Amino acid sequence: MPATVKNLIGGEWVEARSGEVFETLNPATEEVLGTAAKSGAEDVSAAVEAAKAAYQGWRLTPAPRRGEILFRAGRLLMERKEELARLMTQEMGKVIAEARGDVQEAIDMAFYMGGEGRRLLGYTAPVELPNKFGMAIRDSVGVVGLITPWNFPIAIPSWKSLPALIAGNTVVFKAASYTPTLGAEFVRTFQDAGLPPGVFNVVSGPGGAVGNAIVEHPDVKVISFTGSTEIGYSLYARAAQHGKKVSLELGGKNAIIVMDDANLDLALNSALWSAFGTTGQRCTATSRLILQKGIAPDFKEALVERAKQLKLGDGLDESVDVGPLVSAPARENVHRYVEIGKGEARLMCGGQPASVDGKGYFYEVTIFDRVEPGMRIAQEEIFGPVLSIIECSTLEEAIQINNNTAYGLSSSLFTENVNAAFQAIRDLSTGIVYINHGTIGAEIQFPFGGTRGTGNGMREAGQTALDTFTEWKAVYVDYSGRLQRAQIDTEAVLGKDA
Ligand code: UN1
Repeated sequence: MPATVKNLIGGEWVEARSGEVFETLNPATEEVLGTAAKSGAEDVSAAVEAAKAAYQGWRLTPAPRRGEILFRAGRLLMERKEELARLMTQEMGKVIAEARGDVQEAIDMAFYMGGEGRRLLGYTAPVELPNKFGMAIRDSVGVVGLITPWNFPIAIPSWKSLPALIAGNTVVFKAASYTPTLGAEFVRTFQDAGLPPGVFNVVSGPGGAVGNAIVEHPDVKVISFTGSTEIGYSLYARAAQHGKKVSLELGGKNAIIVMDDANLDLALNSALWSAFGTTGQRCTATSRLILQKGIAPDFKEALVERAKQLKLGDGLDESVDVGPLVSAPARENVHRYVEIGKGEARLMCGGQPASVDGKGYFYEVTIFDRVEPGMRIAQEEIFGPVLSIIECSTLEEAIQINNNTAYGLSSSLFTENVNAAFQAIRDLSTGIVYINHGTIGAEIQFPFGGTRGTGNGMREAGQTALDTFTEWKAVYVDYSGRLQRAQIDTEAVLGKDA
């Protein structure tokens, strides 16, 4: 791992203007990994200047050529997958198999968006006057600002940067404070793939200073943010003062519903994976398990037994199931919620901070029973390995419990009844719905995002990502050689010409 992570601005790897750095830690071992540039507003300004200078050249590069660079970057990410995955496990703690999956999402996104270089589809429609043509095309917007979290240090930056780049924008990317190395290494891949200098700039540093500078900078036209609802909404309000377009992907309080008729083995494995994978630090993590009363007693018993067998440890060890939380403050936050839960509900297992070989920000896999839908542990995002079990009598009740939170990212139903499945697809009011699959594991070709406090109506990934990073331009070409007034001359002109 490089000892010092620098910013990439205008094609040059540079230190923060202030010369300041901050340390990065391995959350499993508490070892210092290195340092990274502690950037501020002046570094953001320099990155925006570089992105502005690169914009015209990149905008005018034919999109299929832009796509070829993305394909090359995709191939480099494939070659570097293992190396990047190992860095990821060390820098933020997720287990190595999941770290590989994180890099794979970026590879998938690079090829998907590379292909958009030959699509970026607009449309034509008939026009109402003769000898006139109409079309709607996508236009780039300019410099875009990407503010990303540490829990998917390569995947989430890829969801944001690749649609932005293929559409002809230039990028200022703030890497997450816990994962500056991954941010820098991700961008290096594009530099190595031949992306021109200044097209993709990365700046590391504290959320406050760097994030605010991106949001406030008048030349950054679009902001795409993934993080907490509190910060997302405050950023949204400030960006609105500048008339910026903002795409938000915020918290979740996702539920799995298990009906009496479900395939119970499948539901059990899925619940364990969705609740405790990534140590519960996914915005899509399952944090509520809604059990129909008939299967609840046996299901809970089996779940707790299996949860207790999950192995905590350093994610580089392939036999480990659950890595550490990302940091000491993250662990304190999880423990604060668990203490609240102990006062509200019944603790079935876990409930304490843990360490492995005396080190690391680990937390025991924790399950609460007898949780009521309105309790704080059933309503607020915890972002840790904590699962709350709620019981229900009917599908309608389960759907109502699912929908009745401040968030709306993903939800899941286990049933063998096709009618119940389609009723749930219709009535679950989340941005992502799974049937017979847990709440995590969205694929990059579909819209990603959620309703209510999870966002602001925008979606990442899929075709919808292009809407964030493009403006529609409606084009009319009148080749009649005379004045034709839309909505006014239509009948007269048609009559005369007929
Ligand atoms: C997140 O936690 O912010 O669907 C993203 C999933 C992953 C992405 C999670 N593909 O769980």
